[in-house]
Amino acid sequence: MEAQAAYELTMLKNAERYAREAGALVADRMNSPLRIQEKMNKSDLVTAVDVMSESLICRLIRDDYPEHWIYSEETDGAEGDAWQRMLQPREGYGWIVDPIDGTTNYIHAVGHFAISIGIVKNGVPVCGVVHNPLTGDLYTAMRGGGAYRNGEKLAVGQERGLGDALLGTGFQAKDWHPGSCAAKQIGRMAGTARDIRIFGSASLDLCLVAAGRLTGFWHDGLYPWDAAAGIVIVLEAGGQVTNRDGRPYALSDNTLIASNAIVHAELQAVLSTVARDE
Ligand code: 2AM
Ligand code: CA
Ligand code: CA
Ligand code: CA
Repeated sequence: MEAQAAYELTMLKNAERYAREAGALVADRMNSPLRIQEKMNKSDLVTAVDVMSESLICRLIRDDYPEHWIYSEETDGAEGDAWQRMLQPREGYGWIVDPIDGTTNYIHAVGHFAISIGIVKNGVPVCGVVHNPLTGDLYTAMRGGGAYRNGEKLAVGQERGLGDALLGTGFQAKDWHPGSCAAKQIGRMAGTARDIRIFGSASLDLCLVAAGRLTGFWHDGLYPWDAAAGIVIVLEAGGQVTNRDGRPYALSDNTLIASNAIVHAELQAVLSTVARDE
């Protein structure tokens, strides 16, 4: 095996271990009283467990890879626009960490949340690990190496049109009003797709696309830590991930559209009928 691929495979295996360790901590604390704080608004929450999970993962990364950079939600997202700095592609290897993706579900003991760890090289995601500690599902992918759930190879769904598609999405409750972009998108899509789900953890929702359970997923306003791991997993399962113009999704893009590739153009076309100038 070529040296770079071997190096990345070792990083992936380490990321799996970090995600499992953090997952054990997060699951263990689930039924203890949580300290909940609002960040920007009533649906933007953080618990002490998010911070503990993040500290654990970052310490493990720094022990093994002191020369790599790290971007993590509760450290870099807290500083206003600090996270935007990472959108200038950085040189070398970096780690993009969401210590709990789906914090609101976690707080309400709804078992759809995950630890998400993406590995980026020169701005391009190359490995991804997404772990739901309640179900035990561990989704992994490495560029060119396929996508897996608990070691089983994944493939996106075979649905040939939006009429057969089960789609996922998400939005921020504070932005919702009858004329909002999210409301229009969902309205337009509800008349087209088989059905729509809002599960509340973008990283895991992307894994559902990779596993062929959701046909597609779209979301505006995601942060890099929501998407970095999941996009590698979707691509390696044979799917497509783009921005609203149909170009390969970059971590700085606002709109993410993921699908089984077959319905992608149709999904993108319906979404593009919604004006973004609210
Ligand atoms: P989080 O749980 O880590 O905050 C819900 O639609 C999805 O969007 C979750 O993956 C959630 O991640 C993410 N998300 C991104 N930005 C958010 C925000 N400002 N408020 C709430 N959820 C956000
Ligand atoms: Ca959050
Ligand atoms: Ca998140
Ligand atoms: Ca989070």
